[in-house]
Amino acid sequence: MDKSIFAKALESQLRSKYNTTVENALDWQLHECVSSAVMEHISPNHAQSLEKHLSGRRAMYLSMEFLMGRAVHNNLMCAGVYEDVEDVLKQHGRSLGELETIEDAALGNGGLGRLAACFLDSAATLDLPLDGYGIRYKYGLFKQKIVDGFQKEEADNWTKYGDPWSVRCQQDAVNIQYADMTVRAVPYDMPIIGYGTDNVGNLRLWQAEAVDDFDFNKFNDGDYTGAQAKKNAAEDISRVLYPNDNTSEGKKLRLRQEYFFSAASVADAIRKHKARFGSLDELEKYLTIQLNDTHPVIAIPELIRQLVCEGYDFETAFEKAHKIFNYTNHTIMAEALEKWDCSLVESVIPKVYTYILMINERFIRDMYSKGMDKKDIAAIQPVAGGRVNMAYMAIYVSSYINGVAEIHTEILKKDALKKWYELYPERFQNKTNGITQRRWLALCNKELSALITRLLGDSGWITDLDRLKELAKYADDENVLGEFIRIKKTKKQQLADFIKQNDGIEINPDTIFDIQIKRLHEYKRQLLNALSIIYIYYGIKDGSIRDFTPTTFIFGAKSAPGYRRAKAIIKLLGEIGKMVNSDEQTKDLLKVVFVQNYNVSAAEKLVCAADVSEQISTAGTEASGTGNMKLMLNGAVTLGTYDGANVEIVQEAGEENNYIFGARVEELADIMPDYDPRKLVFENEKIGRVLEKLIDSNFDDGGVPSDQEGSFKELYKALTDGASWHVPDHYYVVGDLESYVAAKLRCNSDYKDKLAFARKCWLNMCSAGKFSSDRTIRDYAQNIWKIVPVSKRGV
Ligand code: 26W
Repeated sequence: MDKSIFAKALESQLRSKYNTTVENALDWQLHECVSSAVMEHISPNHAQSLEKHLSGRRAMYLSMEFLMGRAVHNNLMCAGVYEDVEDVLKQHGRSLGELETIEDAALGNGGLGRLAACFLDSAATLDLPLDGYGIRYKYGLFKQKIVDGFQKEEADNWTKYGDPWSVRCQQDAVNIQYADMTVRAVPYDMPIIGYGTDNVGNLRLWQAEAVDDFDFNKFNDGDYTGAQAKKNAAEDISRVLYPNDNTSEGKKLRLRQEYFFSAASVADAIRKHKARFGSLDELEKYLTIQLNDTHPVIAIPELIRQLVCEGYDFETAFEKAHKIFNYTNHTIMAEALEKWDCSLVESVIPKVYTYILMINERFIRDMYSKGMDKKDIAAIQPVAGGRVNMAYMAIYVSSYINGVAEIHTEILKKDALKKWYELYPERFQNKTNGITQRRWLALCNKELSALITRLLGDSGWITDLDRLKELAKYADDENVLGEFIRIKKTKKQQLADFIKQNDGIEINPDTIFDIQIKRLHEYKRQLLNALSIIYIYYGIKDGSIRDFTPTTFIFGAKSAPGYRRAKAIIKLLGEIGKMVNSDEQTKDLLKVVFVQNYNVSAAEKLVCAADVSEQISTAGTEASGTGNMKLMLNGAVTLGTYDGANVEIVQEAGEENNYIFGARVEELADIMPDYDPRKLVFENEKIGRVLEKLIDSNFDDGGVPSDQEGSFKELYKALTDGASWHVPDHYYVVGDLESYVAAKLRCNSDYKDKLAFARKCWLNMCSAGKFSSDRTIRDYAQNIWKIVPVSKRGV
């Protein structure tokens, strides 16, 4: 891009839209116009790429969530114009940093949504014809405020300063039919700019609108609310992202949302294919669809339904669907698995329900003919007990099913989906997750990136992360390690500045930064981390822990608004903070900080500043984790369990460079049946006093009645007595406490030798190549989607 042309485009945008100049524009005006000027620059490539994707076999990624984060800086970097734009702004006394006031697009909850965003980035960069399809929620994931230690939620109106990175495509709108209403799905396209290529991927987000949005007669009769009723009912569908991560609630509006974007995306695919090829006879040759968890699985019966409407018989339509669909499983937590009540599905989308029943009947016939007995069939049939099991329907119809880390895929095969694996072993694959190094290193850690580029001699690692391996030879080079330590210090200082501004808390960058950032969930065990801090606090006070290296424990996490136990854990962290931060004996050694409103932009600051990455889920519960990869890539050691991708991280980077603790999956299988945490609580004095602290009157839980979820007493009880729905200490927090503290203290003491510790961090960074989402996406492309880069397509 020519700088002077860009400068002119920017000036003209600012003049015509806001009658202002680069010097005087408000931050959001500058954001809008910088973005629009770049959009203009890339739009020919965007249009050409869309066309190219359609000219051969392509993949659609259907996902209820895309956690994109802030677009502007990443887009400028990928378009290769970051420095030019920064120069132009500088000439006018402005800077790209000022655009940090603009919202994130938080159209996702956590791992699953962020993975989708990383995948789009990788596919675009690899020239692969993959496009995303989802929902254009008006409100993204809530904003979190911490008030008196409690989480409070506020609406996230992410487009309040406009949405310059989307193009409304009215011409591609489709009608979606429910039993009681018809709604218009209007697509907005966002470019996904590939790095170092002309290929631009596409994210198509559907917005729900009324077919006729205003009832004039009602208005004339004075019924002003009634006049708008249809508009509101339609718009409700894409109004808000459900903030639950890992629990399926079975709500009608959620089902409407799932059907809304699945049906619109399927209709889009069919229309585009017909327009190009005349008929749908070869649809499966040109199209493959990845279902991101079960949320879009309703697309399966919907595609079959639409094909039947196009004149195919059920069997042919089923065969096409079989060839087209694939399903990724992201969790084995029972409460997350979607099972819809048949009566609900039938009442909302009766026409689709008919096809669900037909799929179910076909399954039963199919299994009978294979000689399976009735009981075995009943155990896995998609419709049973008055509910539709979305995962089972997906597995029965799909070509491929995959887990997201080796251990997770093994658990699916051996345990969670054992019967299905026995039936269709050839359908199961593993695709260990990954992250994009463009956002998670090149963009967020320019200092470390510059060092890597200098040592490698070029910036090839940005599209080939395996090149980091070449840097392992510097692991004993004191100059390089010295520089690495200085960079880490800079990033810690930047984080400290951010926390000062975001939370009003001062932290000391000369302490160890021990960071746990992820959604708040019992299985992720933020509570274990909390208890370990109390444990260490008492140890320092009674002298049993000496020479403790000063540590700042940093947490960032959102809890689902209705998840009271998770909210109690947030409050508990605040109480522990008050205790250790104000105690004369510990205040220079321990500090606990909760960073409010953890989101992608905060993550970009946090992942670069960590010395220690906390990945401490109960073995067998975290499907993969991707935060673990982000902290590793930026040079942190993992303090973690043998769970999810941690297993592979340690395989790559060496157990000696990380801190692994706790019971393993196989061990837990033996332990749990007779596990009684009370033994540990009552017989081990150190554990006992930590647990006691939960019910100590010095900690304020806001006065929630002690038998209710949300109180600290109830947290204590869940660890010792269990609750109505689970055994005591279901996640083995008390059981793993001592081995966790031991690993943490070992790490704490190792840190004293700064060079030796930096060496471990460095080697982790050098070993992160496997965790590039480029590797993951290549694997999906070759072994599931069977698509090739558009640049390599035969003519
Ligand atoms: C229906 C409610 C609901 C919403 C979201 C249920 C389940 C989910 C997701 C499957 C939860 C999720 O984000 N899972 C995470 O997916 C990541 C990407 O594969 C993994 O790295 C995480 O381990 C997994 O928890």
